[in-house]
Amino acid sequence: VEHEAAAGERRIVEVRRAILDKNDRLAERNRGFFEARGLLVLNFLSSPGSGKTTFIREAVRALQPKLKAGVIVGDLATDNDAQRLRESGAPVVQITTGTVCHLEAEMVNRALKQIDLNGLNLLIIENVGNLVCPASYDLGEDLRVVLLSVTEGEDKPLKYPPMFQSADAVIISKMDLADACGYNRELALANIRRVAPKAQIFETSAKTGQGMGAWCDFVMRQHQDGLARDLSPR
Ligand SMILES: Nc1nc2c(ncn2[C@@H]2O[C@H](COP(=O)(O)OP(=O)(O)O)[C@@H](O)[C@H]2O)c(=O)[nH]1
Ligand SMILES: [Mg+2]
Repeated sequence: VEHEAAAGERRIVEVRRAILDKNDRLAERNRGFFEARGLLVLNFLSSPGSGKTTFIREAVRALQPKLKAGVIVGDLATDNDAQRLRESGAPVVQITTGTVCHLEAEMVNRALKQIDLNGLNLLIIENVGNLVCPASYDLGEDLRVVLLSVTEGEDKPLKYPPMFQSADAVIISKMDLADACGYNRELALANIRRVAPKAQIFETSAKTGQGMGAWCDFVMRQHQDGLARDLSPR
């Protein structure tokens, strides 16, 4: 019986590995497609309610004169976020995943066919709100952006290390609420740096606009660097 249990477990691990391998291959295809089009692609991840939709809407507005963005957003149900994101003027496609707790490269590939990419230089993907599953799924993005709001608790990077380890940038959101919820800035920054030493950190508020300028500069620099890389001979 013990033997069978071990075999069953090994089988589960194998199936899981095969699913992730397939996703990685499709993600690489997406990446080649994005590169050929000169699109900078950002994958936004966080727990539900950290402020992804609000931040993306404001960032798209702020970037508008320099970079034209499209947005793909994933949720289990409803197109509420797509409607809110359209207020920015950007083309938006909603993916509803049903029971799936993360976006997969294939879902993004399908959504791409519903968006007019002509004239766009930035694609923002708002992943399903979840600090666990989406960390395992590459979508073909250039950068992973993880949000942590000041209302969530400073220890979240330590509790969910894979998500934060994979981050290229960490956005601390809702800074306007920092005092009201007794946010410990030093502790939060130390915890992020411990898990994600290389991630760039941005302290922001979508409500007051704090940090939005620095964020936009970062995105524009990344876009420039990406173009320079793609044009340079290999
Ligand atoms: N005070 C404040 N509230 C915010 C800010 N950003 C988002 N919110 C609020 O936080 C809630 C969740 O935001 P939402 O953008 O839907 O988060 P998402 O689930 O991560 O996409 C909403 O009630 C927003 O109005 C912010 O910068 N400051
Ligand atoms: Mg949202």
